[in-house]
Amino acid sequence: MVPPAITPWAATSASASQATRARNPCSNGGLCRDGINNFVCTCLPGFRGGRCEQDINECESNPCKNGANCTDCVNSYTCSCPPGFSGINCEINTNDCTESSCFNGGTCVDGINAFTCLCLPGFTGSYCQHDINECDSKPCINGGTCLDSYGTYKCTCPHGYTGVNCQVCERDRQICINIVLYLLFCISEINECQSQPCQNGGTCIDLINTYKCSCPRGTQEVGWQIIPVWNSMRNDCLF
Ligand SMILES: [Ca+2]
Ligand SMILES: [Ca+2]
Ligand SMILES: [Ca+2]
Repeated sequence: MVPPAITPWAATSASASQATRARNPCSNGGLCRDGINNFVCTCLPGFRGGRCEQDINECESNPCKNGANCTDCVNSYTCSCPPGFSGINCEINTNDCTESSCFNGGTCVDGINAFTCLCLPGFTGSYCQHDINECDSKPCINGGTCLDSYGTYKCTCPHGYTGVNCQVCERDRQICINIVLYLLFCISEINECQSQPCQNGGTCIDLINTYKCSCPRGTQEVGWQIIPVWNSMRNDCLF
């Protein structure tokens, strides 16, 4: 018998490459280093195991914050952020406030996918969009007419009444002085400082039928004059 001819293995470069791949015991592109009766695999990033057969689960260390879903990839991961969060690990609470979030000077406070408004006095609503009607509580008494304003109100008082809420009956504040025995001289006393007449930081002092300005340093009292109705004076503060 003629033994079968032994054909020396002479592969083309393509078939040699296939053969190498076929013989490479390292998975997932791991580099095989030959040893004596053994081999060592050097794995590509993202893989491990003796034959690089394990895809490392990069989600194992819980890198995604704030309840985000983690998806394992090759040598990486991706986080699917819940509403209101951003960043690679969803670690950023996205700022939900914009300049126009709150009306009427309200302060915006960032939340999670939401915001709240802190309103200035006199305003209400989720966005401070409502002007509170301060006249609703009917603050003006004795027939005073209420005018609503931003954060306040103003009472227009009928004749004979004064005060913020028309609560002061001018007659009640009459100042009476005995000029001579049994001859009583009376004048109505109202708060002349209410109109804030003092200029340049002067402090108003309410007097009988007039006012006086207590002037700060650097100013001087000028403009004294006699009011005929009552022997009193008023002044102003000028530099
Ligand atoms: Ca992986
Ligand atoms: Ca936010
Ligand atoms: Ca108002």
